[in-house]
Amino acid sequence: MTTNSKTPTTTGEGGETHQHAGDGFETMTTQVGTPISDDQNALKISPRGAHLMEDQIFREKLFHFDHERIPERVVHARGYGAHGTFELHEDLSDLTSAKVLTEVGEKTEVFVRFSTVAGNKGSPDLARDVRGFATKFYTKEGNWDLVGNNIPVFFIQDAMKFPDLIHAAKQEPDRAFPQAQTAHDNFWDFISLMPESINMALWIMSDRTIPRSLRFMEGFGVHTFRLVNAAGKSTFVKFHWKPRQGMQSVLWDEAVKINGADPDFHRRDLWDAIKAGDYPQWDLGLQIFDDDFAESFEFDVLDATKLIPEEQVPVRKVGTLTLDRMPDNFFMDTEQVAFQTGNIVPGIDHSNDPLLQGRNFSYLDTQLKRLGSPNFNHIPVNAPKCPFAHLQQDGHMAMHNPRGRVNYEPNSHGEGPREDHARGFRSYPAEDAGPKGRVRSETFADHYSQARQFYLSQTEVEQAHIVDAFTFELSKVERLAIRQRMVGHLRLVDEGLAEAVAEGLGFEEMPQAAEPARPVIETEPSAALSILKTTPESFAGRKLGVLLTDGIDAAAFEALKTAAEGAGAMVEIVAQKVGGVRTADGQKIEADQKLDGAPSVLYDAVAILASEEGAKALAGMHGARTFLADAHAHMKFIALSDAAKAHVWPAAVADAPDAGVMVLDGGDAAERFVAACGKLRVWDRAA
Ligand code: HDE
Repeated sequence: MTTNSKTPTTTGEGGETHQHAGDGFETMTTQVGTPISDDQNALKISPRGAHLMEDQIFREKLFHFDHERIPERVVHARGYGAHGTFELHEDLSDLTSAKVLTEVGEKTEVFVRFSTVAGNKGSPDLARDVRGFATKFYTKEGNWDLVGNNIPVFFIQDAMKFPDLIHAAKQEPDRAFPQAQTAHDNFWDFISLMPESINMALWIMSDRTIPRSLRFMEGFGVHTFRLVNAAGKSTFVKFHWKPRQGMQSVLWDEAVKINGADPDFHRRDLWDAIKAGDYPQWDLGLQIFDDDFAESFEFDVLDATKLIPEEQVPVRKVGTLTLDRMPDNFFMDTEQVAFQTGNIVPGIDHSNDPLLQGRNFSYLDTQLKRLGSPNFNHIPVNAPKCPFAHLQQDGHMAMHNPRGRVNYEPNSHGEGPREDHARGFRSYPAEDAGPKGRVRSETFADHYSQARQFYLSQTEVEQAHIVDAFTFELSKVERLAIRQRMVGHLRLVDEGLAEAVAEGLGFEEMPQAAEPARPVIETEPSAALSILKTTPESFAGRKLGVLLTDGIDAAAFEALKTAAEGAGAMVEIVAQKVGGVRTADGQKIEADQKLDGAPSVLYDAVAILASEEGAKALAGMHGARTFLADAHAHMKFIALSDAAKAHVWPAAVADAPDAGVMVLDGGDAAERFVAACGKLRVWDRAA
């Protein structure tokens, strides 16, 4: 093969050039194992001549590259996954025969993929959107996929409307925008014409749709499922994931800025936490109820636009999910994982929820389109980890065809797998009666009562965020009639909410209230529906951003770092240059981030440690002033050195410092600051 003197060289981290297999690297080969001597130049007829067709190495490389992309998911295209385990703490054999829920202490391997719904694969992480929370349990009796969301209810009641919902939510078809946003006419047009979606509309306009981290959100199976025990008795169940880290969201203004500063904010957060050994955990919670409860409950348990308040059926925590390993390769696992609601194991069964029934078709179908072969379960992330044996064969990319002579059953060769009456999956023999038809049950008709309950269960701060979110989104809607129709629905949820949104939209008259199919009923508020009523007081797993200048007191910085890390938080150092700063006594502290690449929206709390000189310089820098001003406006806890308080504060913030702004003046100031950070936000500042 020809080379010339201009052959590019490769440079390794240590500045090495021309690294070759002989230098301790394995030999690069083609796909079929042919060793490659030159990966820099295609084969040419002469040094300045045309490429030669015979260059199979070039052809293979380009051919494969040209085919690297597969279709992205039609929804939930942007996602991020991790491996882990599920450990059961309670034997549930009175309720189910599923081994994953009866063998206490057993660690079942899992793969979890989190996602946003509406945006395409490259959309930003902090889009206001529902988050997918899909878990594949590799149980001893096959894969069980719990394909849930971070919100316990859904927009629609019948799967027939799913394509309409998603068409309306995604970018409009003529202009192909807006991307990853519901703030546009088509979405609110659809919602305002589908009263069944109003409960979910309240949830998506709440802070649940702008989570601070994938680690700080709940998960829900949404539908009612069945558990079936060994004696064949069925009990209804709703599945929940409760984050041990607690729940937390960002403010809308932060979300918008995070999307600019770090569109991969959620991915990076999960990666960093798991790589640092700070493994996120969720408890699996079950709401268990019987037919009597289902009949007496105000709403239909088969209606996925409704939840069952935890105050009515408590959530029983039975096991813990721990995510402790990132995939070696994103595409291999996270992109190729194929969840299916149809993947259930003996002891777990579906209910007649019409949304779930429709999903059971769609997930199987969509994997074929995306992964290109009915053999997608041969991909390692999708394959069961228990023994399996079936007679399905051939098709594209078949990896496990039946062995031996026999590929049919019954056969008299004495070979091949057979059905197992004792262990095999059996559907619960539920009895059903009634006329066939394209109908919606009357018991699904109350569309406002739970939306009202959700709104009235929030704190004032959370209610104000819902008002702001509706006002923002509807302000992006061009057609007045749609804005009015939405406010007409909100009047049935809460007049105060409707008035505040109408005021925000500049309406001079209140639109007419919508006509409910059923009168709105008053239900007890449920604290579990609020994030702020259930937030744990802890700074663990959160991130402190510390802006430093040259000439600072090394001991003050050390005290702050030790206190924050002692509380289980991560500390990131920000400076004017990524090379870092020198302390007053000449020590070098390297920075993780350059100031203009690390606005304070990336942190849960911030500190500015600056020398007299340094503080004066920061006061003149736009980036430093917005770092502080935004932290203040976003109600974060702030620690300052004396000089930072004297010079940066007045340059950045008009208000006087409040109790959430603390001066690091020695003693136990650093510990007191970090303890205060456990409250996560200074909500009083909002008032
Ligand atoms: Fe999905 N949904 N969905 N969905 N969904 C998909 O399957 C669908 C629904 C959810 O990380 C698709 O593999 C229909 C509810 C998650 O790979 C598709 C209906 C809930 C994920 C599909 C729903 C979900 C999906 C697209 C209404 C919460 C991402 C790619 C009947 C309980 C899984 C794919 C992952 C993905 C269909 C409603 C959660 C097209 C028809 C309700 C977390 O099959």
